[in-house]
Amino acid sequence: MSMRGRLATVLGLFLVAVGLIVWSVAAFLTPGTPGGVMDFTKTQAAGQPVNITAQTVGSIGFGAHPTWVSYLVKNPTTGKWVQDTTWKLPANTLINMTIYNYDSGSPLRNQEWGQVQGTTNGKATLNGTSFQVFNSNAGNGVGHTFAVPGLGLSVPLVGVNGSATLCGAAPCGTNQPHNKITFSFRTPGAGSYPWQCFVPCGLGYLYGNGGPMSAQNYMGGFLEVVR
Ligand SMILES: [Cu+2]
Repeated sequence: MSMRGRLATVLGLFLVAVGLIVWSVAAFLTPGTPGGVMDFTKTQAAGQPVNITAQTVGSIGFGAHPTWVSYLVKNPTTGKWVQDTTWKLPANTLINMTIYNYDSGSPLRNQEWGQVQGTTNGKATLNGTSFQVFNSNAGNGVGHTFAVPGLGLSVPLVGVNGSATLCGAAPCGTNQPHNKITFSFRTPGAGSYPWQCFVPCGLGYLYGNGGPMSAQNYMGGFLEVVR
Protein backbone atom coordinates (compact mmCIF):
# COMPACT_ATOMS: atom_id res chain seq x y z
CA MET A 1 0.00 0.00 0.00
CA SER A 2 1.24 3.47 -0.82
CA MET A 3 2.11 5.94 1.89
CA ARG A 4 -0.96 7.92 0.93
CA GLY A 5 -3.16 4.79 1.11
CA ARG A 6 -1.83 3.91 4.54
CA LEU A 7 -2.38 7.43 5.79
CA ALA A 8 -5.95 7.37 4.49
CA THR A 9 -6.58 4.04 6.26
CA VAL A 10 -5.14 5.32 9.56
CA LEU A 11 -7.15 8.52 9.27
CA GLY A 12 -10.29 6.54 8.45
CA LEU A 13 -9.84 4.24 11.47
CA PHE A 14 -9.15 7.25 13.69
CA LEU A 15 -12.39 8.93 12.59
CA VAL A 16 -14.32 5.70 13.26
CA ALA A 17 -12.81 5.53 16.76
CA VAL A 18 -13.67 9.17 17.48
CA GLY A 19 -17.20 8.56 16.19
CA LEU A 20 -17.63 5.54 18.48
CA ILE A 21 -16.39 7.50 21.52
CA VAL A 22 -18.73 10.43 20.79
CA TRP A 23 -21.62 8.00 20.26
CA SER A 24 -21.02 6.12 23.55
CA VAL A 25 -20.66 9.34 25.56
CA ALA A 26 -23.87 10.70 24.02
CA ALA A 27 -25.67 7.40 24.67
CA PHE A 28 -24.52 7.47 28.29
CA LEU A 29 -25.65 11.06 28.84
CA THR A 30 -29.05 10.60 27.17
CA PRO A 31 -31.57 9.31 29.70
CA GLY A 32 -33.06 5.90 28.99
CA THR A 33 -36.58 5.47 27.70
CA PRO A 34 -39.22 4.73 30.33
CA GLY A 35 -41.33 1.64 30.65
CA GLY A 36 -38.90 -0.99 31.85
CA VAL A 37 -38.15 -2.48 35.25
CA MET A 38 -35.00 -1.39 37.07
CA ASP A 39 -33.54 -4.54 38.63
CA PHE A 40 -31.81 -4.07 42.00
CA THR A 41 -31.66 -7.78 42.85
CA LYS A 42 -28.44 -8.68 41.05
CA THR A 43 -26.00 -5.93 41.96
CA GLN A 44 -25.10 -7.18 45.45
CA ALA A 45 -24.73 -10.47 47.32
CA ALA A 46 -27.90 -11.97 48.82
CA GLY A 47 -28.87 -10.29 52.09
CA GLN A 48 -26.61 -7.29 51.50
CA PRO A 49 -28.15 -3.78 51.56
CA VAL A 50 -29.31 -2.32 48.27
CA ASN A 51 -28.39 1.26 47.37
CA ILE A 52 -30.86 3.22 45.26
CA THR A 53 -30.07 6.68 43.92
CA ALA A 54 -32.91 8.75 42.48
CA GLN A 55 -33.55 12.37 41.53
CA THR A 56 -36.65 14.54 41.27
CA VAL A 57 -36.75 17.28 38.67
CA GLY A 58 -39.14 20.20 38.05
CA SER A 59 -39.34 19.41 34.33
CA ILE A 60 -38.06 16.27 32.68
CA GLY A 61 -37.11 18.10 29.48
CA PHE A 62 -37.64 15.21 27.04
CA GLY A 63 -40.14 12.59 25.93
CA ALA A 64 -43.90 12.93 25.51
CA HIS A 65 -44.29 15.45 28.36
CA PRO A 66 -41.09 17.52 28.60
CA THR A 67 -42.62 20.02 31.07
CA TRP A 68 -43.79 17.43 33.61
CA VAL A 69 -42.18 16.90 36.99
CA SER A 70 -40.56 13.50 37.31
CA TYR A 71 -38.49 11.03 39.22
CA LEU A 72 -35.43 9.40 37.62
CA VAL A 73 -33.43 6.50 38.98
CA LYS A 74 -29.78 5.57 38.49
CA ASN A 75 -29.18 2.21 36.83
CA PRO A 76 -27.12 0.31 39.48
CA THR A 77 -25.03 -1.42 36.81
CA THR A 78 -24.35 1.32 34.26
CA GLY A 79 -24.76 4.41 36.46
CA LYS A 80 -27.06 5.87 33.83
CA TRP A 81 -30.12 7.95 34.82
CA VAL A 82 -33.36 6.37 33.64
CA GLN A 83 -36.97 7.58 33.82
CA ASP A 84 -38.23 4.33 35.28
CA THR A 85 -40.25 4.04 38.47
CA THR A 86 -40.74 0.25 38.65
CA TRP A 87 -37.97 -1.10 40.84
CA LYS A 88 -37.36 -4.80 41.43
CA LEU A 89 -36.04 -5.30 44.97
CA PRO A 90 -35.10 -8.33 47.09
CA ALA A 91 -37.45 -9.16 49.99
CA ASN A 92 -36.53 -8.53 53.66
CA THR A 93 -33.57 -6.38 52.70
CA LEU A 94 -32.25 -3.03 53.89
CA ILE A 95 -32.63 -0.37 51.21
CA ASN A 96 -30.45 2.75 51.42
CA MET A 97 -32.10 5.54 49.46
CA THR A 98 -30.43 8.72 48.24
CA ILE A 99 -32.68 11.25 46.50
CA TYR A 100 -31.42 14.44 44.91
CA ASN A 101 -34.28 16.94 44.70
CA TYR A 102 -33.74 19.60 42.03
CA ASP A 103 -37.23 21.08 42.32
CA SER A 104 -38.52 24.02 44.34
CA GLY A 105 -41.13 23.51 47.05
CA SER A 106 -44.13 25.09 48.72
CA PRO A 107 -45.99 24.81 52.04
CA LEU A 108 -47.71 21.44 52.36
CA ARG A 109 -51.52 21.35 52.28
CA ASN A 110 -51.34 18.61 54.89
CA GLN A 111 -48.52 19.10 57.42
CA GLU A 112 -48.56 15.34 58.07
CA TRP A 113 -46.46 14.93 54.93
CA GLY A 114 -43.66 16.95 56.53
CA GLN A 115 -43.05 14.05 58.90
CA VAL A 116 -40.57 11.26 58.22
CA GLN A 117 -42.38 7.96 58.70
CA GLY A 118 -41.50 4.31 58.33
CA THR A 119 -37.72 4.58 57.89
CA THR A 120 -35.47 2.23 59.89
CA ASN A 121 -34.65 4.85 62.55
CA GLY A 122 -37.71 7.08 62.02
CA LYS A 123 -35.40 9.71 60.53
CA ALA A 124 -33.96 10.94 57.26
CA THR A 125 -31.07 13.28 56.51
CA LEU A 126 -31.25 16.58 54.64
CA ASN A 127 -27.85 17.57 53.23
CA GLY A 128 -26.20 15.48 55.94
CA THR A 129 -28.32 16.68 58.88
CA SER A 130 -30.71 14.25 60.50
CA PHE A 131 -34.37 15.29 60.75
CA GLN A 132 -37.70 13.80 61.79
CA VAL A 133 -40.11 16.47 60.68
CA PHE A 134 -39.77 19.38 58.26
CA ASN A 135 -41.86 22.51 58.75
CA SER A 136 -42.85 23.31 55.16
CA ASN A 137 -44.10 26.77 56.13
CA ALA A 138 -40.47 27.71 56.71
CA GLY A 139 -37.67 27.96 54.18
CA ASN A 140 -38.29 26.65 50.67
CA GLY A 141 -41.12 24.27 51.54
CA VAL A 142 -41.48 20.71 50.28
CA GLY A 143 -41.34 19.77 46.58
CA HIS A 144 -42.35 16.12 46.64
CA THR A 145 -42.66 13.14 48.95
CA PHE A 146 -41.36 9.62 48.46
CA ALA A 147 -44.11 7.52 49.99
CA VAL A 148 -44.97 3.82 50.00
CA PRO A 149 -48.39 3.58 51.70
CA GLY A 150 -48.17 -0.23 52.00
CA LEU A 151 -44.99 0.13 54.08
CA GLY A 152 -46.12 3.17 56.08
CA LEU A 153 -43.11 4.94 54.56
CA SER A 154 -43.10 8.64 53.76
CA VAL A 155 -40.23 11.11 53.43
CA PRO A 156 -40.58 14.80 52.48
CA LEU A 157 -38.24 16.03 49.74
CA VAL A 158 -37.38 19.55 50.82
CA GLY A 159 -37.46 22.10 48.00
CA VAL A 160 -34.61 24.23 46.70
CA ASN A 161 -34.80 28.02 46.48
CA GLY A 162 -37.30 28.71 43.67
CA SER A 163 -35.71 32.05 42.77
CA ALA A 164 -32.44 30.36 41.85
CA THR A 165 -31.85 29.14 38.29
CA LEU A 166 -33.11 25.59 38.50
CA CYS A 167 -32.16 22.61 36.40
CA GLY A 168 -34.47 22.69 33.37
CA ALA A 169 -33.87 19.28 31.84
CA ALA A 170 -33.04 15.88 33.31
CA PRO A 171 -30.79 14.29 34.21
CA CYS A 172 -29.62 17.09 36.49
CA GLY A 173 -26.07 17.23 37.84
CA THR A 174 -24.96 18.02 41.39
CA ASN A 175 -23.50 21.31 40.12
CA GLN A 176 -27.12 22.53 39.94
CA PRO A 177 -29.15 23.64 43.02
CA HIS A 178 -30.36 20.57 44.88
CA ASN A 179 -31.12 19.03 48.25
CA LYS A 180 -29.73 15.60 49.08
CA ILE A 181 -32.09 13.45 51.14
CA THR A 182 -31.09 10.03 52.46
CA PHE A 183 -32.98 7.39 54.47
CA SER A 184 -33.19 3.63 54.87
CA PHE A 185 -36.07 1.18 55.01
CA ARG A 186 -36.57 -2.57 54.90
CA THR A 187 -38.47 -4.33 52.17
CA PRO A 188 -41.21 -6.68 53.41
CA GLY A 189 -42.02 -10.07 51.87
CA ALA A 190 -42.66 -10.51 48.18
CA GLY A 191 -45.37 -8.37 46.63
CA SER A 192 -46.10 -5.35 44.52
CA TYR A 193 -46.08 -2.11 46.52
CA PRO A 194 -47.13 1.12 44.81
CA TRP A 195 -45.21 4.26 45.71
CA GLN A 196 -46.02 7.86 44.91
CA CYS A 197 -45.60 11.52 45.65
CA PHE A 198 -48.35 13.02 47.79
CA VAL A 199 -47.58 16.68 47.10
CA PRO A 200 -50.02 17.86 44.41
CA CYS A 201 -47.20 18.85 42.07
CA GLY A 202 -49.05 18.37 38.75
CA LEU A 203 -48.99 22.08 37.88
CA GLY A 204 -51.81 23.08 35.52
CA TYR A 205 -53.99 20.05 36.40
CA LEU A 206 -57.12 19.93 38.54
CA TYR A 207 -56.04 20.38 42.18
CA GLY A 208 -52.49 19.57 41.01
CA ASN A 209 -53.25 15.86 41.05
CA GLY A 210 -53.50 15.11 37.32
CA GLY A 211 -50.83 14.71 34.67
CA PRO A 212 -47.51 13.57 36.16
CA MET A 213 -49.13 12.85 39.55
CA SER A 214 -51.21 10.08 38.04
CA ALA A 215 -48.69 8.84 35.48
CA GLN A 216 -46.26 6.02 36.02
CA ASN A 217 -42.57 6.88 35.49
CA TYR A 218 -43.26 10.45 36.58
CA MET A 219 -44.53 10.87 40.18
CA GLY A 220 -45.18 7.28 41.15
CA GLY A 221 -44.35 3.67 40.47
CA PHE A 222 -44.02 0.22 41.98
CA LEU A 223 -41.64 -1.62 44.27
CA GLU A 224 -41.72 -5.16 42.87
CA VAL A 225 -40.40 -7.08 45.87
CA VAL A 226 -39.29 -10.61 45.06
CA ARG A 227 -37.99 -13.52 47.12
CU1 LIG B 1 -44.31 15.30 43.29
